[in-house]
Amino acid sequence: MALVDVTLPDIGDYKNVDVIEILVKPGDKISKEQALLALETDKATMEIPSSHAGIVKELLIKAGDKVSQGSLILRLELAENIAVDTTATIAPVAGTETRETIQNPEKAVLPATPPSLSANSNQSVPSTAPSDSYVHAGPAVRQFARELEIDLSKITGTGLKGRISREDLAAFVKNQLNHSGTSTAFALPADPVVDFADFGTVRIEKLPRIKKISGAALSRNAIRIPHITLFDEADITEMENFRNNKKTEAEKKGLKLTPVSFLVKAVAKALKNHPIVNASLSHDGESLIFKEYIHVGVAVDTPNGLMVPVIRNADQKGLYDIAADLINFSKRAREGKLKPDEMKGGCFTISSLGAIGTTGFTPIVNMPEAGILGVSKSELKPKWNGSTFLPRLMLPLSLSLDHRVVDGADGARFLACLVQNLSDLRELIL
Ligand code: CAO
Repeated sequence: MALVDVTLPDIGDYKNVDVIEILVKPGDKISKEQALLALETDKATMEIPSSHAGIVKELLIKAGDKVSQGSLILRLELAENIAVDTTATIAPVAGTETRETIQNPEKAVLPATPPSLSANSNQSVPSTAPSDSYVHAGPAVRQFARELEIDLSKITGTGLKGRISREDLAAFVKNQLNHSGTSTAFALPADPVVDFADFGTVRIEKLPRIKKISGAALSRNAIRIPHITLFDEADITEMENFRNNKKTEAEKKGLKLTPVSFLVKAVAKALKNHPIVNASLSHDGESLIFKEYIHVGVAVDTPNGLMVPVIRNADQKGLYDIAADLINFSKRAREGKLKPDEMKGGCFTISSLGAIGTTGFTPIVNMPEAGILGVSKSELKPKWNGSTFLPRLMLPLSLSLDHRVVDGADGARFLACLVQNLSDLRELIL
């Protein structure tokens, strides 16, 4: 079978780009277009897809290396059907007209497919995003086009060799707006360009990778999702008494039973009773997808930014199992050791700032989920029981919803159920 050395294709104007992740390992059977590695420039993150199917024999680079066009990536044993085709052509490099032919496949060198860009393969790039792999455009333009879900092949580039510039993309968008009957009277103006050094001394730090990725997803979610946020308080006096009674028992198991474990359990129960909040809008906006599983994401604050590991089948887990998952996930999130799969598949997210403070906040829904719960700091408050005021520990909750999926009344019913689950622990075991 033919062995080939796969090299880095044309990646635009970039040289000495950082390899941030190798996505395959020796022995892996890979398909055509499967991502081989991820690169990061100062403007974008890009994945380099394989131009051929085969088996990875040897990796010739590692994360942390710097690469340019032509750098060796890996040695590949071509899949059988390609190996026998000794005149297989190499995919054209974006922006060039050249086509090469493998005359001697035993010693061939192939460039991988030119990259298609993504800010976050889990969340930012829709599965039906238009394919723009073979148009001639730089990483930043490709990324911007994907965020706007614009098929770059529909744009005629005015740059060298038909390269599509940011201006070409902007002109295309403007043209579409002008012809779609959409008013441009309050179109978003360009971001302000400010030289902060004009006003005093400044210090500049690179934005961490996670913040770049989550920032793009948050911007999309904040703009594209019509949010509604509902507020309520849960009386967690009994829950806290129970939790404090169980502290020593939990410690003996090597666990810490924090309020968030109870919240995961109570949310899972409420999702089960209110499937609409566990649903997602289909990508084409034509259907609702009701999930028969309940996976709950928990936002974890890490030195590099926010990460959301997912507790699977939370409705089927006991409090100690959930506490164990929480400890494991938050520790590994802070060490940067979470696996991408552990952050996928969430149905609903909990974001707790309760250990830090705040009386309330409006969390942003994590697309394609339909809801997110914001948890603030519990406070002892006087509550009237009909004859007297009693000191009760009250937990402020804010529930943001995608209003396309969940109506306000359904959201209020879900929140009332959640409050009930937290206020009366017996609800959790029913
Ligand atoms: N009110 C009062 N105290 C609370 C509380 C609340 N709502 N929630 C937690 N606490 C207390 C805990 O009981 C614990 O105290 P004890 O040790 O006395 O029991 C203490 O705060 C610390 O808890 P913790 O943070 O270790 O654990 P947790 O399970 O409450 O939270 C996690 C885990 C991962 C959710 C949290 O560490 C975290 O990262 N939160 C930040 C989430 C975030 O940034 N969201 C984004 C908001 S928008 O950008």
